[in-house]
Amino acid sequence: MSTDLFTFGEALSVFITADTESVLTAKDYRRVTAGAEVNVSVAVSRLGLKSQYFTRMGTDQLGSAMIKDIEDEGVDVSLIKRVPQFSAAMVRNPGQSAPVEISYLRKGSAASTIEPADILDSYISGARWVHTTGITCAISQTGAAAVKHVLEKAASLGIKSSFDLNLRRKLWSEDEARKVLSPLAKNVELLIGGEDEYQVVFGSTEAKKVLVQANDLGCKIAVMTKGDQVMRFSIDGQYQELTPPKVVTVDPVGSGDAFTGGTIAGLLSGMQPNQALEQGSICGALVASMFGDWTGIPTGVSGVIDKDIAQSIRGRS
Ligand code: KDG
Repeated sequence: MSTDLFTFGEALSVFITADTESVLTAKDYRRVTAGAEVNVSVAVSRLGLKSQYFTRMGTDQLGSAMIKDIEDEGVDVSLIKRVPQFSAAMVRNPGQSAPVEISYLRKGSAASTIEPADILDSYISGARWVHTTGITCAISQTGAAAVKHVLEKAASLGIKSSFDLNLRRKLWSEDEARKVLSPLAKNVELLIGGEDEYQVVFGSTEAKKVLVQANDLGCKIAVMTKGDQVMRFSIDGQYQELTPPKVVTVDPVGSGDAFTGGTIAGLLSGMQPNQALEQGSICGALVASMFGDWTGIPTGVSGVIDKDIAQSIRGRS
């Protein structure tokens, strides 16, 4: 089956405190599904493109609930493998009146058993774009090997790919991350990372220097994000900046993934890179302005955000 986007990684059941701002005191929780790659797959689907997501999910009920959430978003979940290990979770407070604190329940999870052989060549060759992140590299060595395999296979098949450095310090040390992520940050159409992530992987936050360095390593569009502040990027050696739309930030978690999904969808729709990055920044701002990883993701047709939604956010800036 052919798809616009193929991506894989770990989906998490996110338990968010509902009665207090702290996991230490909360008794009530609400659950949503999230995870960097699944967030991107949902963004691409909402924007009107075909999106396919692979993971290893537990045979437990949480696994079934998450698959239903993802499928309800129009994402193709038919490749997902069910395995005996548990489905991963994350516990957090909403972060409305106190800083967001997260804890993971994921070591030894179903998705941490993902391995290169899971991703058949046909999954890659059947897609127009393949997206991966550093989180899958952090959850296990087999996960890291799967990311390496997929990026190399996509490059050899001429399929466009993206890699989000997505450093998670709760999962591994900066040294471990640098060793694994540095060799992967090359030969992709789109490389994304925050300032601190470029510092770890490229050894500097000097945007002009590291972004052009990434271009030289074969990353055609290299982007350095900084939350709602000016985004720096370089396309084939040409350094540029973009100011994201201004919104009142309610919950920034997931906005980076919406940015990535919006950018990928824009590029797949045929937009010029600058235009696609602008669309991505609108998607990211919308998600940051609402609570939850998926709530604010806009809808669109054929990869292009609905005009009235884009207008409304441009009007707010
Ligand atoms: O980018 C948002 C993600 O951080 C969130 O959904 C959870 O994937 C996640 C992670 O591993 O932290």
